[in-house]
Amino acid sequence: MTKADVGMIGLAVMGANLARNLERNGFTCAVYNRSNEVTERFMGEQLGKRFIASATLQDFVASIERPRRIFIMIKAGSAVDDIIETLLPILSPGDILIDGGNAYFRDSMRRVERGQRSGIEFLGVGISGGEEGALNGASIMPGGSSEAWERVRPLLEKIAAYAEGPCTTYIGPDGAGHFVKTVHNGIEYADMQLIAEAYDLLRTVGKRRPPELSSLFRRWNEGVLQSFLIEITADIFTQVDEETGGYLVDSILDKAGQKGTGKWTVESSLDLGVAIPTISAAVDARALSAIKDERVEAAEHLRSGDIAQSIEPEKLDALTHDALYCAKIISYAQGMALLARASAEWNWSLRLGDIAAIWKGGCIIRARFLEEIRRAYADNPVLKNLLLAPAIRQELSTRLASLREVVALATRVGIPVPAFSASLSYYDQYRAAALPLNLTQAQRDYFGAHTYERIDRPGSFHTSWIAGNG
Ligand code: NBP
Repeated sequence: MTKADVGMIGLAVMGANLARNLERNGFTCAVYNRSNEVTERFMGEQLGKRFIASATLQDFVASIERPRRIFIMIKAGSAVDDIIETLLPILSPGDILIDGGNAYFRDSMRRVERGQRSGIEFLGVGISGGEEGALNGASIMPGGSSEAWERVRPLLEKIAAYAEGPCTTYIGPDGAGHFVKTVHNGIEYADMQLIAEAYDLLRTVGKRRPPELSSLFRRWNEGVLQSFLIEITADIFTQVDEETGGYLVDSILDKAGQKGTGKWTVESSLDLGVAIPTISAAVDARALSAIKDERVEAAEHLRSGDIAQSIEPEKLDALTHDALYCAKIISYAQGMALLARASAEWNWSLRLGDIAAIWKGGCIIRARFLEEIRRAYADNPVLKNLLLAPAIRQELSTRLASLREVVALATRVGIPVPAFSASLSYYDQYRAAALPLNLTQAQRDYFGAHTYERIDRPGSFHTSWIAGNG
């Protein structure tokens, strides 16, 4: 009997689409789902295709060519641990498990180790692109051993999106793939929040209506801001609400959900001591959006203290465009700095330029700007911060005044721009040769004898700040 080239466990939206993608690319795919009726439904829709279905994990494993390559595409969390434990006794040495779900990177670190103890390779693979990407080409971020990667590479390169090359590359050992996917999502949060803030300004101050916003975003999508998120935003503004006849965006409640990858990004930044204020602002913005009732009540009581300001809508369009691009660059600089720090912490040897390159297709943050990032790291792989790359510095220097004007304008009229402001503050702090935290150190030494360093000689110093203190 013909054996399958690859196996797929989990036939919900992601697993089913990845299986179809693998089959379309010439691979015979074994499929299994915990509830067998899902497998039967799937097989009913795939008549004549190269799928081998099994109702039990034993039959499923037996139907795959050795050494086996098995995707796990089930709900992230303890279900993945359970299935690994069930599989380990029935797998053979050298088999590879590929977890393509949204795993927490520390779980992937642990699972790689667990696999090694049983002679099984485990790859923690971040996959971005949602159901469309799973079917037609995703951005795929594999972490685990490089030997295991080489053996799944022909599969992953076929099912990945293509942007001057397959949108997949070996990311690094253990949890590196899922960590990079997490940071990708954090950057995605920031991109979305920056776009939302730009929309707020254009709508509230510029009085732009959805059709004008759609045309504007379409124009923006032909220049430096070209990206999937700008493209879909232009589409969103044209969607009519069948119930009211107005624009659908105006009927949607302003409460944004989150599934946790933004939170994981911020948590890891805190653990690693890396500032990612724009991404943090985006996560906070979703949290504040969620307390709608409280905000509505507060709106009754809290004055804005705003300062009237008028601006030509066309001028605001242009300023917002440049501010958005600057803030986006500065936000990506934070994400890349977090990756660099994680790489050093866990000896992952992350190749930041290659990571930017595989985000150019398939994933939610795909954008023209990623090519700038790829080039920046190709020119200087040990770049300390993306902001220091000569081409990026040049881009920022011509547009930074717009970011300042937009943040100043929004502040005067009382429109919240937490992500724009966070980007600008990060930039100003990063370029500051002197920060006022000498005073912070003095305070710490005053109340806690934490000591301080001096600017004029090495060593650690403590002062008795007032008689009897310290
Ligand atoms: P879901 O995350 O909705 O999970 C449903 C699948 O998990 C079903 O096949 C279900 O089997 C299976 N499952 C569960 Br629930 N508990 C199980 C257990 N204890 N043992 C075995 N199977 C179990 O599926 P999805 O939306 O296709 O996503 C799959 C993974 O990909 C997730 O980690 C998700 O976060 C990630 N992801 C999703 C997207 C997206 O756009 N949806 C994008 C990127 C990544 P059943 O049929 O028997 O209930």
